[in-house]
Amino acid sequence: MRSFSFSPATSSKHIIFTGNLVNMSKTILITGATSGFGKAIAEKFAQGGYTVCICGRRQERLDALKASLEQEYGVKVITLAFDIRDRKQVEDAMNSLKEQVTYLDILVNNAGLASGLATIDEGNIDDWEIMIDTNLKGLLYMTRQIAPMMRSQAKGHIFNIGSTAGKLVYKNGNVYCATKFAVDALNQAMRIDLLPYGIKVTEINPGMAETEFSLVRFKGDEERAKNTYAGINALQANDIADIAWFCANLPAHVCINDLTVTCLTQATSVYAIKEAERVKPVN
Ligand code: NDP
Ligand code: 8X3
Repeated sequence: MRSFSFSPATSSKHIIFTGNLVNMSKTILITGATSGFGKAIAEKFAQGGYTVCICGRRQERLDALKASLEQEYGVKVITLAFDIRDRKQVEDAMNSLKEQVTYLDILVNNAGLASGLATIDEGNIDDWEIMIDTNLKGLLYMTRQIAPMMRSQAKGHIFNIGSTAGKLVYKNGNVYCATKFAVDALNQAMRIDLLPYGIKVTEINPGMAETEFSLVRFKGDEERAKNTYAGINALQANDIADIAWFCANLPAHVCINDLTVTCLTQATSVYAIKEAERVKPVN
């Protein structure tokens, strides 16, 4: 039998159904939704009936995703185009969001990148600043805007996309790894600080995944980006979306704090083998 209840802390738009329609009218905000994990998470949660707020700098991609999600799943999609490195742009975008949405179930702090791959003595300082400003400061700007909203709801779920690079440093990864170690620290800090308010905090730490990540890291060098995954049955963006969906749909009293996921042939950010090196099952 299907039952439903109204949440007192919300507008009439926010109706929580139990039973088969459990996700109807819930709202998710995803940074970095124009590509890769963020886009796949937007698709997964739209399919699940969520109102989806998608962010990124590329307006044309946001518009295309909005059109396809609305057409495919009949859900409401809000687009917010801004540069997450710019504090004022983040504040303006979140103020505009708060005029459109009175209750937020999930924030996914996903926007991020690696820029370059070099030893510490040869690294490009502009690359370092881009990574720190995006992966670290951008995540903080977003969280500072949304955590008070969730605190007043006494409910919510923040996902932080970390990395295996935030668990173990690899050669030439220095500053990118440092930003992801910082995400790991902030994830722990958020969990502690938001504990009294019933807000879940979950860090998903993927290993190598085939998205636009390497294309961005190698500044548009398609050959080099493709070679990163040659001979590896790497994670795909949909794998991360499925995991986020799983974490978001656990019972209310259960929170996954920290989850590391790699493809079958990767153990850590340092230890990985090619698919051809793997001993194949006997049947
Ligand atoms: P993609 O390059 O496919 O996606 C990155 C997203 O971040 C894009 O939507 C991009 O949007 C957004 N973004 C980047 N810079 C900014 C900015 N300044 N302002 C706003 N949005 C920005 O990569 P992934 O999907 O792989 O990466 C997503 C997250 O996953 C990152 O944090 C990454 O570090 C992490 N990760 C990736 C792994 C991988 O192997 N792929 C493994 C582990 C973690 P736009 O350009 O439109 O602004
Ligand atoms: C992205 C995965 O191994 O390129 O965080 O750092 S890796």
